Amino acid sequence: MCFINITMNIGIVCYPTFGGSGVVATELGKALAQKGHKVHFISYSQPVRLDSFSENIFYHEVSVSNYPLFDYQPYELVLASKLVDVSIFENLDLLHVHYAIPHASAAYMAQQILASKGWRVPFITTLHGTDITLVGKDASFEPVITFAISQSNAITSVSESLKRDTYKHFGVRKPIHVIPNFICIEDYTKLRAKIGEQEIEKHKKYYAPNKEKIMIHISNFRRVKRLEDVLKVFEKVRKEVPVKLLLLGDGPERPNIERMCRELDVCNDVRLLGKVVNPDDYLLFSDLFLLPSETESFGLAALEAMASRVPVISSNTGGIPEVNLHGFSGFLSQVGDVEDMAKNAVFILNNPEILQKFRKQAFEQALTFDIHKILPMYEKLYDEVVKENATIETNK
Ligand code: GMT
Repeated sequence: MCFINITMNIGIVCYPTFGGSGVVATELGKALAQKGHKVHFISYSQPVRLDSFSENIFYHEVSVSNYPLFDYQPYELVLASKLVDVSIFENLDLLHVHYAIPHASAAYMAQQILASKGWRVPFITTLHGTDITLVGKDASFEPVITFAISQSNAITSVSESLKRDTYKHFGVRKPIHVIPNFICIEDYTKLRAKIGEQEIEKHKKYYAPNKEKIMIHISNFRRVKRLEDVLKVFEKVRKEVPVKLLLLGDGPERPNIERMCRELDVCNDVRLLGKVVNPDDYLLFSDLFLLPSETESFGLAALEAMASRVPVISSNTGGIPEVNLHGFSGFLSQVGDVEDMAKNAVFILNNPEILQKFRKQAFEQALTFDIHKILPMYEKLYDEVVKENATIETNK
């Protein structure tokens, strides 16, 4: 299903951290490399998911200065310089930047510098969420972000909802291509087969020694994730169903959550496991995923849960309804409606047959986001952008 017959030299700019945009960018790059493209990751640190290298994968580190004059180091400038350098030295066909801030404006600056040297390198910006819905629309960023997004040779967003938000909050006139996030289903089925059901049950027993059900939440513990709601739902569910809660990830809300666990007297049933490199290992033995976010452009963590056959109880905000289907892969509630979320969680957890049905359906829904369906969309766009760039070049 590949649209490109020739392989390309692609520069991917992303955050190297646990955030969804970095994960999507890295997995995309790895998949493109497997198809024969040369992929150059450009970031200030090696992306966490870039755990395996192959002959087609390269990593270029942006070194941030620590000159004492600067209270704030000018990352965008060193990134732009790096993009110029890598574009020329590696003869890049295109740059694909993930998360608009500050990657889109750095790519624009690099493009201008490259043009002054006679090089034309197009760039694609993928909008991921908070770069639009929270940070980007703030007046302190908006003019630069609107400009940089509009100057992109192509724009993609990870959901229809984020596309609508972008048109609503920014003066962007260009078409926005919706290319949803993806997972590699094969990785999930292989992992399950590799570990085996017996071993999975053994791992589950470690956290749920008395056959309790396991609810799980994975995030960067930012306020937008509404971790307090996770605990409130859990506290209600545990009154009806024997259940444990696993919290994976870390971030600014952690102290608040630790305090709340004590206040609610649930510390014995809640495990805060911190930043885990392989969250899929924990999803394998979990029964229900919680995602009560305030805003969420997509909800990659929910999709990863579904790929692991874990149904999802979530809010109905942003792009989540495009991923989690109400009454099929899980349930959706209004943001903050912890009563409804708890009621739905008990409905699924209380009956083994219903749980089994939702597990099956969650997996079925995850199949629609398999990488084999999504990757050709990116390849088609790359092809169009590079061809258009070549046409401009020849017409000059
Ligand atoms: O806020 C986050 O969860 C991290 C952020 C990021 O840095 O990548 O996530 C956004 O991008 C993800 C990947 O496209 C989406 O799955 C998340 O829904 C989105 N987060 C929000 O919109 C809050």
